[in-house]
Amino acid sequence: MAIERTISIVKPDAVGKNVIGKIYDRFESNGLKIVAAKMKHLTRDEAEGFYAIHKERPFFGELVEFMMSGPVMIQVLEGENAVAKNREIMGVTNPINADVGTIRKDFADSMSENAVHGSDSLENAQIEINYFFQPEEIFVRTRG
Ligand code: RTP
Ligand code: MG
Repeated sequence: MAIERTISIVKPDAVGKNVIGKIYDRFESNGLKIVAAKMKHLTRDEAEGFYAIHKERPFFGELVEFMMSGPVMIQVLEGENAVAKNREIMGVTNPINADVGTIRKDFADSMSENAVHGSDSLENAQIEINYFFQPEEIFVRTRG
């Protein structure tokens, strides 16, 4: 399996619940390494641009307002099969349907306010990494 990088965002609901550390633990416990991280309060332009792929969807306005409702933690995760592994750790979009032990099952309240974002393909991961990080903000983990 290839070493990949993916974007993870701890969304405003989960930051508000003070569970950033508990969510980071899920990544680290599952072999994913944090190689970049920043807290940001997204502007409307940033939130709309990030979710531009959904702009025709009925929930777009609500999604943008939610993503602007408080600061988020954005991280680059690195590891074997990182894109799929992160999605697995997150659980499916609607927490009601998410598997036991996933982030969304344990920390999300609804389909709209669902605790985390994760890139859905390697191609989108690269686009999303470039959206939020400069190359020098992503680190080589020299000690493991
Ligand atoms: P994400 O992009 O945030 O990782 O989530 P996802 O792939 O599991 O779901 P996606 O279909 O890409 O939807 C993006 C986000 O939009 C919100 N949403 N609300 N109210 C609704 O019907 C609805 N559907 C989607 C969620 O915050 C979802 O994560
Ligand atoms: Mg998505």
